[in-house]
Amino acid sequence: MAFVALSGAAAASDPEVCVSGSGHVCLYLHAGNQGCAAHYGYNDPNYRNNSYDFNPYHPSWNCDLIGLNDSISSITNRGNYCDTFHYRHSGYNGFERIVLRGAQVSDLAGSDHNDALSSHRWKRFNGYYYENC
Ligand SMILES: [Ca+2]
Ligand SMILES: [Ca+2]
Repeated sequence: MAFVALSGAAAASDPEVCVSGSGHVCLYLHAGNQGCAAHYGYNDPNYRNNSYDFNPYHPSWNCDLIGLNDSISSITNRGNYCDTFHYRHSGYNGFERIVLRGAQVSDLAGSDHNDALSSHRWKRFNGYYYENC
C-alpha cells in the first residue's frame, strides 16, 4: 500500500519492517493499516505492558504512549515461514484469529477481535496440525 511512498524516508522509525520479506507481523491501531504500528518477529503472550512503535505516515508521532492491548484494528503478516495466531486474551487464550503468511486483515471491525487482541504467536501447518514456529 502506501508504504511504497515511504521508501528511503529518513525517519527515526523504520517503515521497512512492515514490507514483504521482513519476517514480521505488523499490528495497527486503526483499520486499513492506519495509525500507529507495532511489529514483531517473535511471539508475545501479553500486550499489557507494550506500546506501539511508530506511525509510518507520521514518523514524528510518539506511538510509545499508546498501549497495544485491546486496541488493534488491522493486521498484516509479513512472515517468511509462518502464520500468526491472534488471541482475545493474554497467554494465547480466548477466541483466536489466524492470519496466514503474506495475508492481511484490513479491518477487524464487526468481529470479536477488534480492539480486543491481547497476545499472538507464530505457527506453521505441517500438513497435519499447527505447530509452534
Ligand atoms: Ca483500534
Ligand atoms: Ca483482550
